[in-house]
Amino acid sequence: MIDVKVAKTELEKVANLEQLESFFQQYLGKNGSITLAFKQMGSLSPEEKKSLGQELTEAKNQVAEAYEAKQKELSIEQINAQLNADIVDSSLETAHVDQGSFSLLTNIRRDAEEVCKSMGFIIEYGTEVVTKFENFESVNIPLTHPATEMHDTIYLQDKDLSGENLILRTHTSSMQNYLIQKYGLPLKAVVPSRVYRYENMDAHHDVMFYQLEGIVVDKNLSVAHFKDMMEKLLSALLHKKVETRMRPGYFPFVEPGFEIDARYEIYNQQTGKKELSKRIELVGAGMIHPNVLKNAGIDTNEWWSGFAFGIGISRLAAMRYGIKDIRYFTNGDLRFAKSFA
Ligand code: FA5
Repeated sequence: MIDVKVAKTELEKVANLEQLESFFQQYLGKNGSITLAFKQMGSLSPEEKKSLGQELTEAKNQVAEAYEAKQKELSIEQINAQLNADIVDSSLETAHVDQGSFSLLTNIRRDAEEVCKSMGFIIEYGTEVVTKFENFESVNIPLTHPATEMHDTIYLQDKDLSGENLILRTHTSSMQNYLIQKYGLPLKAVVPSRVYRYENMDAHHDVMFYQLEGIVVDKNLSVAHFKDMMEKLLSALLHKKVETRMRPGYFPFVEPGFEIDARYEIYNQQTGKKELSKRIELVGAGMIHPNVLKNAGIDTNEWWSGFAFGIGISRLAAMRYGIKDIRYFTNGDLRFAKSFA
């Protein structure tokens, strides 16, 4: 006869699902003692079968019930053990990962693009490697001009189709011809891009810097339109009211030409008073020379007029953030980069 008490005591000692399986085979499996006991009943008389059958069924039910309860208990234990092993401590510090960010110059350039877009300018970037024609002749600079010399301009070994060495553009004015040809007239476009010069570096001069070229051509545009737009644009770019001073300047692609200096109100920490900042040369500009329009295939007998300007974005950024030396933008000093990240 099956001793349910003994079976239950054995079940209590079962510590894991493997041992439970052995227990099952021992009692309830195909060759388990309960199953075998049922099989052996075949030789008994009907009365014996009846009373033993009832006892056996009762014993089987009790063992099976205890087995199922144990199985449930062990399964829960196993799930909990698994959950504990998989626990992720989200309060643990992770390995430090440096996060990248845009440089101050990129942010200023993007900001300038937003301002220009809101004023209705088309935005183009062009390429940094250009032909001598694009950089000089297309904007009325003869190839005998000193600016074409190697001590001003960075030449590449690669040549263009006419056999001339390619160069790194020295100004974004190299895009004027392309823009007029691409969009035709009237035109209102800017080029916020990098330029390169073989330059004696100092706090205001770098070999690579950003310019924001602007070109506006329409009928009957005057210097008054230009001055008004310049003050609005510079004030928007510097986020403060800017006062400009226009001086005569010479650029072969404009007539008349101007240099524009800018200043604005600052707070002097030593005196505790407001005063005007030093003037800083920010822009080269002027009314577009007819030869530039001619070089781009425009009929200059028609009454087109326009102005162009080249703003030094690096200097502008320095002015906006009170940075004393524009070489910080490019010298790779992470302390500087991170302080504006
Ligand atoms: C030009 O480059 C002319 N292409 C600008 C122009 C455009 C004139 C359209 C007329 C019509 P300039 O060399 O002055 O001009 O440079 C323009 C501005 O770029 C300067 O006012 C200054 O703000 C900035 N700049 C010039 N050289 C450097 C330099 N080495 N480093 C940083 N900024 C510079």
